[in-house]
Formats: sequence, structure tokens, C-alpha cells
Amino acid sequence: MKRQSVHLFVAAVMALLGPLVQKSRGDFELWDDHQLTVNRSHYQGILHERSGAFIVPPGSVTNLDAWDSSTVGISGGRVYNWLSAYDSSTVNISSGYVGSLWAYNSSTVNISGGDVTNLEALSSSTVTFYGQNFSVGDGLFLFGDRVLGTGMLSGEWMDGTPWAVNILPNPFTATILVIPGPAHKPFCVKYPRMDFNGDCKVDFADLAIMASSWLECNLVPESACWE
Ligand SMILES: [Ca+2]
Repeated sequence: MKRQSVHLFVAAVMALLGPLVQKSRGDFELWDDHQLTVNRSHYQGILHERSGAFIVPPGSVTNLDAWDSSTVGISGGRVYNWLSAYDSSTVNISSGYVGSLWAYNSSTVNISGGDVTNLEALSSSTVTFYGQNFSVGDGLFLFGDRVLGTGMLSGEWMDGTPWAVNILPNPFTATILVIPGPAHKPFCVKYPRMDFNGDCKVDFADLAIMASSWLECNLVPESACWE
């Protein structure tokens, strides 16, 4: 199905099931720059544009789709069924659980901890594992730091925790890397609420942005502003 068709299909199913599902388990759909800390149980999550969802204990989502340039951070939270990354979305996993992780388009996935059961890297996606003692099972080959083929990839995280992931389709257009050592490129696990410029920290740059709007008031009538 084309992306629009998938959207329409999901929208139609959600319209039918939405009230029921939302009542029982709760769904969320994020747009624009909206950043959500997920710390309770949800069924479906959908991210668009530059939104972000950060799944922390005891938060969980059954199915999660990330579109556009959205960001998913998983630190201890769980995605029970699938996590699909499309377009230029980014997924960062430092601990927690993902059942099946599907990387499409030019999405980027960084994994430095946790448990991922199945991985499909498709299109021109890039998936990087940061850890140590990597080994490959039948059907899988290491070419430098690149993982080719399909099969079981295993290793340890930097704290010595063992992990294993079943790599399903892995065409040459996609890139799966195993990099020894901790994630050398820092990534944002959770954007602070007052991080106005989206650099994952709150500092004078954010204060300056807030100060530039200081005493701005859009109430009508204007006289209501400073009563
Ligand atoms: Ca900032």
C-alpha cells in the first residue's frame, strides 16, 4: 500500500475502533514539534513532522509509527508489537523492549541497550548497534563493521548485558552497522520541556528565545492583558 493509502486505512480503522480503543487503552497522535513523555500504557502511537515520543517506565505502546522527521526515544519503556520508522525519522533505544523494529525510507536507528527481537532494515535506512563482542549466526556476515545477510546477530552492551536480534530482510540499499564502544555520537533521549530550539538542553539560548517574547500578549481586548 502507498503511504497515503496506509494513512487512510489507519485513519479509517482508528475511526471505527478509536472510541473503543481510546477508552480502554489510549492512543496518541502527535504533530508539529509536540514532544510527549510516554509513561503509561497506550495501544497505538503515530508521530508526524518533528514530533517526539519518549517511552520511559512504566510506559508502553503496542504499535508505534514514526513519520517525517519525528523522533522516538526508548529508555526502559516497551513497544510490544511493532515500531515502524519511515521517512527521515530517528529511533534511539538505550534500554527497554521492542518486539519488531522496521526501518524504512531514510530512517535512522541507534541501539545501545535493551531488547529488540526482530529487525527489518529496508530502503536506505541505517541501523547502528553500539556494543561489544559481536557475533553473527548462519546466513549473516560481517564486512568490516557492516552486517550483511539475514540471521541472528548477537553481542553485549557496554555494561556486559548479552543481547540477540533476528535480522530479517536486509537489502544492500539498507545499512546495518556494529560499532564497538558506546554511542560516540550523542543522541537525545528526551527533549526537555523548555528546550525551545530543540538541541536537547535548556540553556541561555532557550532563555533568549523566551526573553524575546517576554510581555507579549495576544488577548483581545488588549486592556485585558495586564489587569
Ligand atoms: Ca535548547
